[in-house]
Amino acid sequence: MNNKANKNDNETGDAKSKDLEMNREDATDQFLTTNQGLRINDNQNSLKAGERGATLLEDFILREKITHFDHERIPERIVHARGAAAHGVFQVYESMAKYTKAKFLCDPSRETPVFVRFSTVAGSRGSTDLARDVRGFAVKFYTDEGNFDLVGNNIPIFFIQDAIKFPDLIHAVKPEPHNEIPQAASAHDTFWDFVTLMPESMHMIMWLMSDRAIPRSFRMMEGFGIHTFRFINEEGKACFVKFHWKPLLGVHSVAWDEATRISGKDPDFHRRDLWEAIDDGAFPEWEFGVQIVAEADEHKFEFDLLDPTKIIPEELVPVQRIGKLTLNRNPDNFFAETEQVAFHPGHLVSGIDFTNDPLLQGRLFSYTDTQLSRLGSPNFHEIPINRSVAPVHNNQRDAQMRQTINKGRVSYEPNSMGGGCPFQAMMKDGGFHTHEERIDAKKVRARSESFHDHFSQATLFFNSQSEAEKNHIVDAFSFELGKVDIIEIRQRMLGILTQVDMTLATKVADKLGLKVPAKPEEPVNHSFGADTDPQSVQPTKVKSSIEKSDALSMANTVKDTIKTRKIAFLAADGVDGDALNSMKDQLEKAGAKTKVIAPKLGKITSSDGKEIAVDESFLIATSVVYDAVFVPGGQQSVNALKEEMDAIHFVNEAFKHCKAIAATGEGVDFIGETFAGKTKDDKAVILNKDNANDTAQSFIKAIAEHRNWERETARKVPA
Ligand code: HDD
Repeated sequence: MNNKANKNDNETGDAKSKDLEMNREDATDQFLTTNQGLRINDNQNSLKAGERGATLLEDFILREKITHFDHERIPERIVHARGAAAHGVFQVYESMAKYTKAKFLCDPSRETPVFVRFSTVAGSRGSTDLARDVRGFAVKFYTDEGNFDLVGNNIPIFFIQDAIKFPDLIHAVKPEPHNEIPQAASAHDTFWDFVTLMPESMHMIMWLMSDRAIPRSFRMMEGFGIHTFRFINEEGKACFVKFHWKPLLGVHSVAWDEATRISGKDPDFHRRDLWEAIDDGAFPEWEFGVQIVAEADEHKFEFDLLDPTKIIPEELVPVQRIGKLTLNRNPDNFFAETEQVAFHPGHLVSGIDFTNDPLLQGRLFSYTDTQLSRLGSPNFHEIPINRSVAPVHNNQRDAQMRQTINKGRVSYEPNSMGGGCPFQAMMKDGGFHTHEERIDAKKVRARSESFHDHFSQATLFFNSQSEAEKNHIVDAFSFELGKVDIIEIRQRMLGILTQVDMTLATKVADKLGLKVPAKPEEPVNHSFGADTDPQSVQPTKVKSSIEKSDALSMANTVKDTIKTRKIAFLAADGVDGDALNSMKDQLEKAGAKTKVIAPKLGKITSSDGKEIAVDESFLIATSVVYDAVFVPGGQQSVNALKEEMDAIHFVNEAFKHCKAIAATGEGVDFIGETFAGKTKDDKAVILNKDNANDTAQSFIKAIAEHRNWERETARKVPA
């Protein structure tokens, strides 16, 4: 019998580590061998007929090595190909037994190992991290009762309502088929052609055009399970649940111009950021949130809980924070872990169940199917990163790359020859029991009328944004549609935008040099079969019970920490060493990371003759990968910086991207000359000629605010 469920948390975590340990190579003090274990004597030369002769077919060592190399690549994921991942743990704060019998959510003393992979959706494996895109947020919980995968995104809704449209959506957003352009970008004709004909995508499009689609860091993104799921408790009572991840560092994004530059300067920006934070011991953390709705309240909302293009506003059902996820270990091997991990929304544990959300239902087919072509065998669950820590016993057998050596003659059930083993688990022993939902309906290809409202939550999202966020949305639409060649598609999008917000439509139209349709063009609903007249089923707009939701704006996020923020110190020989070190100490005490950037690598000498190590030269460094800039005094240092075009560009660019800038002593003159008074009254430019003690505190406050977007709206950016 499986008595693993009685084991305590540490044993579970250990089990996963041991599991991975068994497969982890350690070549320390070992000989080089072939795959058959034969020790290799010469790994430099192939076997030849004479020193200058042809290579011999006999060279099995050469052939084995080259053959393996030739087959090193596996197909990349059809979506979410580009990603980065980390190991960690999850722990619930208090038992959720009232709602669910899932043991990992009922025992606050239990630490559940997890593996989390973040990704972009559209780009290939080698594409930039900073594409405007949705981010995947997939969590594999290795629970005592089997693996539970929460395969979500950083946006709480999806483009389409029915999985049958997924291949169309992805074909439209991927590079166009005739010339494979553009990579990792939605700014092209086919994407906008499709979405303007699918008005159900409009809520998601609003999020995609917002700064949520260009996160500052994976560590500063929310995550969402999107679909409505079910919790089932020990008594078999069900309720609806939506899952959330809330980052403790807050939700922050970069500016679009910054994103495009980071893509050139450091396309691995997010991957590196995650890796370095974990490496430095600054473990990323998220709280796990749930929105719970009683079964009896299923129909009390103005939207359908089964519609994946809708959120439940937090004002209607608050998010209860019930546990914490901490990422604390980088993978040892990208391929073995991050590339081979196989998530699946159908990897469930008892106590959690699906709803009839038609997008979720279709996903339940797709994920196993895709692993067959990607990982090549139905035995993908035996790859160490995918293995359950709960014992696996069934009568499945054989197939390519089988690892398990099943013993005995019996691989069927029922059997008497194997003593009836393995046998079915009763519910009290954790046997999975599907929630018994009553169904009394016609078999139809149709979409419920309750799915027809495509605009009210798009409007709610827009109304909930700050001024700066609204401006960014206008800019994003103008950029994306500006890259669309076919004018009719731009025009069609403007027609749809009028249904969301007239001011938004007008501003975008103005930037595109087009007119907003005088009478809002009726968007045609294409969500029906050939026999339905699309005009007869126009999308509707239901009156939303709330006008604005604070939770939807990043302006209301956590702004009281500078932990893990990267601050650039610009300096040269003759720098005021005391000012530099004092600022460094105070920022690092608050959790930030500082780097000294100078005209060349090596060391600089401070005005009092002390050596200071240089982290990056101006040739290597770029402002876009930093969160803030500090220019300490020291006349000689400042004179040198004034001669350095890259130093001037550095602060200019940081200013343009609304970052906090501080200067003390003669450093103030550098800022003064560079910006010619434009920094006056700017709350995120802290200038202090006298090195006053509170400079660092004001600087820390400005960095914690993330960006001074007001600078942008005042349109006084000099760069
Ligand atoms: Fe999906 C991968 C998230 C709809 C089919 N999806 C994939 C990943 C994430 C999501 C995060 C990457 C997992 C990883 O890191 O390995 N997908 C979503 C979300 C959706 C969604 C949040 C809507 C709410 N997906 C969706 C639909 C289908 C798929 C409707 C197909 C009908 N998704 C796949 C896939 C992928 C995948 C083709 C590619 C690689 C993989 O599964 O393992 O099966």
